[in-house]
Amino acid sequence: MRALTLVGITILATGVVSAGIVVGCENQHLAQQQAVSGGGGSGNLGASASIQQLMKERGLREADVTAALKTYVPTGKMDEYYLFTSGGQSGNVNVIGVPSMRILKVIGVFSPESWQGWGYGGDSNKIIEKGAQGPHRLYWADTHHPNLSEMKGDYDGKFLFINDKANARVAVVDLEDFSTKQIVANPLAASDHGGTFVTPNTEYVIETSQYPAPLGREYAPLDQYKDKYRGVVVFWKFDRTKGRIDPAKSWAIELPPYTQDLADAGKLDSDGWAYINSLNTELATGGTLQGKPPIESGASQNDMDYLHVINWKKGEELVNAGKTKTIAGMRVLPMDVAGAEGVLTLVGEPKSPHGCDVTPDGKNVVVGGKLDTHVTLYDTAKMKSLIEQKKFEGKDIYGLPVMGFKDAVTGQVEIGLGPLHTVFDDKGNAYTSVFIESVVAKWSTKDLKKPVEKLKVHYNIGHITAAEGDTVSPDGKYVVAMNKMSMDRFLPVGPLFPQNFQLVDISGDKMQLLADLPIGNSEPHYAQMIKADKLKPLKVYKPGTNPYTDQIDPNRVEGGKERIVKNGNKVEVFMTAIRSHYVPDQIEVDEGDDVTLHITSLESAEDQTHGFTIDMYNVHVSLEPGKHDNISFKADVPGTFPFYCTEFCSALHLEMAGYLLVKPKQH
Ligand code: RUQ
Ligand code: CUA
Repeated sequence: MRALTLVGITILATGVVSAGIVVGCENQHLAQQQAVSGGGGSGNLGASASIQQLMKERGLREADVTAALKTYVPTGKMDEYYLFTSGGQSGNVNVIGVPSMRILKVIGVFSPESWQGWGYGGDSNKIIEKGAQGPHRLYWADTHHPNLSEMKGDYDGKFLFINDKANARVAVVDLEDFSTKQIVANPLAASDHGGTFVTPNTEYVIETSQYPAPLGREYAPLDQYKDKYRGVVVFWKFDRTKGRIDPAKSWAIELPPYTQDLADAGKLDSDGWAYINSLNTELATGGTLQGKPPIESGASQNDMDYLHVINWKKGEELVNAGKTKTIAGMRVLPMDVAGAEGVLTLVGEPKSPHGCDVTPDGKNVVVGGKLDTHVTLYDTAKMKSLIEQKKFEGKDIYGLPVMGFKDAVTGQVEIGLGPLHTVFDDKGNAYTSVFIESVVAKWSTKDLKKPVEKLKVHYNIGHITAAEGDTVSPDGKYVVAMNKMSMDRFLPVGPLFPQNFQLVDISGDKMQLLADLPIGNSEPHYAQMIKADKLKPLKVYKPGTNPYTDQIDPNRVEGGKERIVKNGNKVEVFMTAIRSHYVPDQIEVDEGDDVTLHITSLESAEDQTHGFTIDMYNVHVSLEPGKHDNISFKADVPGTFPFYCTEFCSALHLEMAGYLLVKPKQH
């Protein structure tokens, strides 16, 4: 009831404070509330008194009331932005409305998601299984960086990509139906982090390895780290018409084993380039139990780590010219070729860099430093000309050219303790997340002076994301601070605390903290925020659509054509679902039969979803209007198994059921 009370306040407040506070009394609902609370002509006074009283009772300050007014979205109204956040260790993607911070959906991606029947016996299983690494089917992921598809450097609202750091994989989600369409397993790397980042027309989805390992998942002892271990960046070719990554047209560049971290693609002036930071040029591999010093620790001639500057357009040419070797089925441009041809060039980064963000105009790359107080801005044009003129300061231990730090940078900004990631607005300002200090630091990309403002966030901010923030034209309305810790913010729920998203209004001169959203399913890492009107999601499927193939399913079932076909020990059931029954609703098979259920929803009305599950068989699918799915299982347990609809679809939902009878074998 508390939330309702709060809602009450904001409604009442809007009614009265229309003179003083931002949101106008623009909708009927509010007007009615005002009338109710105030009662006619002198209503303002009455309402005002009750707001004051409510504020007093609940201990709210004026700033709280304005924050509530800026975030409250009345019933029947919709949010202005979608926030797509990584679901972290849940392996999925969370979809949140901004500014209300209401959770709209959790999209099943790498991990089974039972509401959507994602990974519970239907054709979605085939997508998850294609994401296997080696012999292992994977049912979990550590998702980090979602990226929206772009055209001309602007989000186009069509697709979302996301990486799995733990198992080096990339997934494609179609924003027409908010459904995962593909998971590709990186055949070269053993983990990834610098992904997913798209090039400005989504020509490629970039995925960079994190922990170096022999490419192609070979064995090599750690004392061969320098020679055998490698990093790698994969350029996954995206086929926009098919809505799928084309692994056969994808390729990679071999990188030194420097623990590559985050990445970003150039844009506008720097289109055709990509940038990757790194954090272990000492090639340390530990050995803690043996008390050993890190291997190669003394051999590093440079006290800096390296930003990797990559000319991917040139790389593409060399790959097409056949300058590659093939490892684990993928074309890989060798490191020495990439270095000699100007495809891969290094430049120093202050110790322990993190974050790698290209400014909206494409002119700079901003790199933070976990243990440094600065962000460093690298000038993309200067670096391009240094590479063209081959003006280098030296070489790294692998013979890769290294540009002079002073020659390559625009400058540095003194930010504070532990600057990580940086996002941008429409006025030339940058917003850097500062982990140790727990603040968002606002500074100007025009003068590179100290931050003009620091906003406290709670606590230990990791990523930060901005409205349309990674495009060539950010909106400058909101940022979301993605905080790792939330001590004292929420009702306690045991030793595993939720993470804390904090919505911040950046449209005015001063930043204003508006709302907290506890994230109770993971550590989400990154998110992207897109204007809601750019998306045109489907409301119902074309009759018989299998969303996992995007085709009308060849086994689609039309009304009146339902049947059961038995062929030896194979049983195929062609079934339909419509309010509130299945045809057929009695299925009898023999123990040991291979059963396939082809189920089509005959519904065509919006939001008329059914589900389907069978007792004990670990089967569940969601049947949105028009959808078709195919479920296969072995009837290996004899007995009587009710099946039923799992979505409260109608008054007779409980009656939407049937029986699977599995007749025991005669012994
Ligand atoms: S990074 S730990 Cu996105 Cu700051 Cu993964
Ligand atoms: Cu169909 Cu419940």
